[in-house]
Amino acid sequence: MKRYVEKAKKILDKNWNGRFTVPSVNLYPHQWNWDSAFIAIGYSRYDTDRAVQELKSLFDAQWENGMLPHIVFDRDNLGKYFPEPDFWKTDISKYSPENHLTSGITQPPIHAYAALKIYENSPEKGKVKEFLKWLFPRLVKLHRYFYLERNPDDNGLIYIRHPWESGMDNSPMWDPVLEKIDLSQMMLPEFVRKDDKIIDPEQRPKDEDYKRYIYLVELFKKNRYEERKIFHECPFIVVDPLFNSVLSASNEALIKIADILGEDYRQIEQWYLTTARSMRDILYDSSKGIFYAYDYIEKKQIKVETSAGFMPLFGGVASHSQALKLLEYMNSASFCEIHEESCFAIPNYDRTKKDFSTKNYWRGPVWININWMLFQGLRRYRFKQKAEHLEKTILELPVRFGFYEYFDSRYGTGYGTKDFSWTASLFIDLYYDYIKSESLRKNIGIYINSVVDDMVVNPDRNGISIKSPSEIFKEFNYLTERILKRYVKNGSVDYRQIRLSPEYKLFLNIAGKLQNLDLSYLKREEKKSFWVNLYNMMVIDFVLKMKVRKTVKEVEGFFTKIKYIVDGKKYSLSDIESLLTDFENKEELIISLVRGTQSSPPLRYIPPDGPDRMIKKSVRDFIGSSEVLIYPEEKTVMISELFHWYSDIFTGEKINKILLSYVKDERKKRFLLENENPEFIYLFYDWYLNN
Ligand code: 9WN
Repeated sequence: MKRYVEKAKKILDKNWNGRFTVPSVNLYPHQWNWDSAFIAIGYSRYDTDRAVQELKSLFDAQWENGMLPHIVFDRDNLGKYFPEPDFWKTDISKYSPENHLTSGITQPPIHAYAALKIYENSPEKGKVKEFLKWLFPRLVKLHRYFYLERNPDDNGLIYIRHPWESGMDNSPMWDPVLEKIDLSQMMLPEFVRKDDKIIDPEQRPKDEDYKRYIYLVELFKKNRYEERKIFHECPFIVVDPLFNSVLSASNEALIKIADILGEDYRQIEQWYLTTARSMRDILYDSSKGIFYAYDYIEKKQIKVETSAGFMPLFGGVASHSQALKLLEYMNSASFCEIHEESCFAIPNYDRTKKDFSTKNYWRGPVWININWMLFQGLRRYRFKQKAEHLEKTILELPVRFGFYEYFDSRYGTGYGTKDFSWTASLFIDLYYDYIKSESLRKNIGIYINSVVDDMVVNPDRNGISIKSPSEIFKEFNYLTERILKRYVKNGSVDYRQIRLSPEYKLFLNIAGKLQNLDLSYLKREEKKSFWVNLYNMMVIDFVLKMKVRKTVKEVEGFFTKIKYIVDGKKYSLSDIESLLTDFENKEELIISLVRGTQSSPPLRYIPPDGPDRMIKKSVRDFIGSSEVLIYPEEKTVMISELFHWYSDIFTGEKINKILLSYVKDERKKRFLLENENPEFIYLFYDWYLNN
């Protein structure tokens, strides 16, 4: 990984021109608005000065009315891109800056969010604070521009007036609106595209798209870039869920920045609340479980499903129930299920649609910035499993296929331009994030509580049981299933709710009855489910009884000294682990146990009639998570430390065999087949509580 981080930094060095970083030297040789913010986030991890400079040079070209242009042109590099200043002619606007050449539109305003990240990640807080003092009024001016000039109904829904403003230029979301622009009626100026000479046209927008893009720019020029005039004439006035979510994330960050600087933020709070409320009310579709764009002229939602519709997770805009629906739709065949074959991360467009494309620009491929934002959103809503899966893919794609602009959503092949800046910078960001959590993981072994040997915690309060074994077993299963179904969501355990629940009280009672459960009564499959369920429930019970706060490691002897009496014998968690090794599929059983940690697979009920299906599901989740990373191109397999603890069970060949039966990616499979005993690198186990 470290080698790739070095590679990523070299790419940024190559794309850095002393004042700012271009997205790509050949295809995009100027400064781009939201690219620079993503790039600054990467820099913030290791070079504060560059991060600061990146945003400074962009905001130096801010327009008088507050608009931040989507391109700031490099005078020394003109002639390589289309359209350039000769075409935009922004000097006809009374607001364009005098000393800078810029375009006349904007892009998603992720800058306040990036500025806060610079502050948070940098060790030089004083220096960054000085910079924030400079930037804060400029950020406020930018947001105020949106709320004054692009907010016609005063409900906080900010419109965009050009597909380039969305950052997702030829997204299918814009088709229904753009189709209304009848090209046969247009008198367009002659123009020559440059992009399709550099990149395979199959991967770029069509000429018809470009004609419409140019038509809109002509309309802006005709109106001298006056917002009100453009608004009345422009056929493309849409509310984009991505743009508004990014603005919301930035409003939130701006409040925090104001707080750091001791500035007033009541106005910003108002902006945040109105946008969020209107998005929930007007853009959300509950039947589909997604946010749609909104055609302001037609006054209706644009019913096209793209990754932009999940972005309210990033902005923290979605209500809890909306967020659950978003996750459900996002994690379906439409946008790649977690362990689906031939599927990488979240593609930009619903894969089940007829016009879905794996390689055309914003019409289906995977983009790193989008997935990075969705990862942040999923993490924010604590959808741990999906978040981790995305994180893993974002780290995996550039390593396996190169630092490309976008990636084939089926095979991972890189498309567009190579050595693309935001792919590099966001890779760096995730890497540092991972390292940080890894060092937290390493330092987590402090015991707060110690326990006496043989501490039995399932007393049988009513003395000898009058219940039959079948009744005890049934009741134990019933309560286990109920507790896990009710209080575990997406792998996160709500320990507090469990403690307060009536089910837990009943469970404690039945746990006492286990003291007299005649185990010989259970069939082999039933025993298997019983021990795994019991293990998982004992962990929950111990966490609650021992008042664990952050990690089970706070309790010395958590796995060895605290016990349940079952059928007259005392069992600790490790005792149960050892007896599971008697079962034929012991490897799977050991992997599927939920140790109350972040590194465990999601907690689920194991039914007594055919337990293996659920056990396999847990193993699949574990192997699909960031606990197992396979890079065939690098001949590297990184696996959880868990395999190391049980090295007598998990020999190299055994691990290989298990991985082979669960991994679906063909290249990974081939690699495992050809390398029966590869060298494993062990990943740190994340001991933080799975709450
Ligand atoms: C037009 C620079 C930009 C990104 C956009 C992406 C693409 C430009 C283009 O490249 O757009 O702005 O020429 O295609 O769509 O998101 O900011 O990387």
